[in-house]
Amino acid sequence: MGLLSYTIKLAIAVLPMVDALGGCTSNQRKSWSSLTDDEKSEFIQAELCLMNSVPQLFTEWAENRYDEIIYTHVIQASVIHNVGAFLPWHRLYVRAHEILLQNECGYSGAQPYWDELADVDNMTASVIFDNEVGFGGDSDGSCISTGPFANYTSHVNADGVGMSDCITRNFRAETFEDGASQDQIDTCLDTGNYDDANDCYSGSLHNAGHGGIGGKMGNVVASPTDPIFFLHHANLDRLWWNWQLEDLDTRLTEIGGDNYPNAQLLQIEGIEYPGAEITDYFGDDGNVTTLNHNLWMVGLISNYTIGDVMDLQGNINPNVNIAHSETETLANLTAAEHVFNKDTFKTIMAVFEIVCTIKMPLQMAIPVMIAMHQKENIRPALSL
Ligand SMILES: [Cu+2]
Repeated sequence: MGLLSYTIKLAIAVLPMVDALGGCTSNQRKSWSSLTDDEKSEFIQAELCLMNSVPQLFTEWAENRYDEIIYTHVIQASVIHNVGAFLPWHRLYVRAHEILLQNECGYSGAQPYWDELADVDNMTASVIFDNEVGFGGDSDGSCISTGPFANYTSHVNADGVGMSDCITRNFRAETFEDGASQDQIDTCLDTGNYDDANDCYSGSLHNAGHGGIGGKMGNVVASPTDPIFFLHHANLDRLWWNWQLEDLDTRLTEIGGDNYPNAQLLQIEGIEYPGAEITDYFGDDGNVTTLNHNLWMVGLISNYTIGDVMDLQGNINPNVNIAHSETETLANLTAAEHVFNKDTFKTIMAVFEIVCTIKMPLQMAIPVMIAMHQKENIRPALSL
């Protein structure tokens, strides 16, 4: 066989592999602790690249690409938590972040996840907080002063308005130890339907990373300001995927739950139940979350339906040419913004504060919030 012929045959054999991996990009997610120092550095450099890239959307206040990523979460925080779409929305959001790292900043790896169980007994010693090849450490509630993101300034705060802000942390290792435990993982894995699983994963395992790190991560609205958010949610997504794998035939299409948070939450601030324009935007027929539910990415990447993202290994791989819903019309953006009231953000933050700091179950925290609100007509001070 001539050299040319051999080279062509080799190229033909290798091309599909290269294509499946997206050129030189790998979508195999690994735990942060298993990455080499070079791989960790590459991820950090790509993240810094997003933080220093010009904005591409018409969002107010965003001054760089990472601001737009934060904004995407901030602007709809009231309808992506404590709802049926919680897990799928965050799955797509993590994927969007991963795609931007790869496509816009040349990152060749996949979104790493934080294997929180491995650090459950000693959170503060986790390699994730390394100052050189990690995210830096605790800051007792002030701007972090260690690690590669110490000088990072964000421009979108939790109220959805423009304000220079920074990454803060306020470690609470005990919250992390209780929440990220094997017991909690087993409990969630044992749930028998999507509703129960969604409730379970959005509880202790979700709160462990947010409440354990505290500061920006402890703020349910602005938490993506800290890039650890994406390692935490990639882990939560992995745990949900493990649950799906227990009965994949059923769980690739099993969804449910409400589209809107507990009505009491809306009631606190006197916010009306969302109207038809919002229901139409979601694409569900009513308040029950279905596979048709549109997940809004605010233009970071295309919108997808929940049905599109149910298969972690298939549908949200950008190298697989899938049909997706094109719902990024101006009408949708305008309609959606009607319900994203900053008072709702503050209320949810306050409830989250109660859940995280004194570990009160969400079901109890909501009535407590209502009682406090009615009694004093003020919200508790936030000190995350
Ligand atoms: Cu979130």
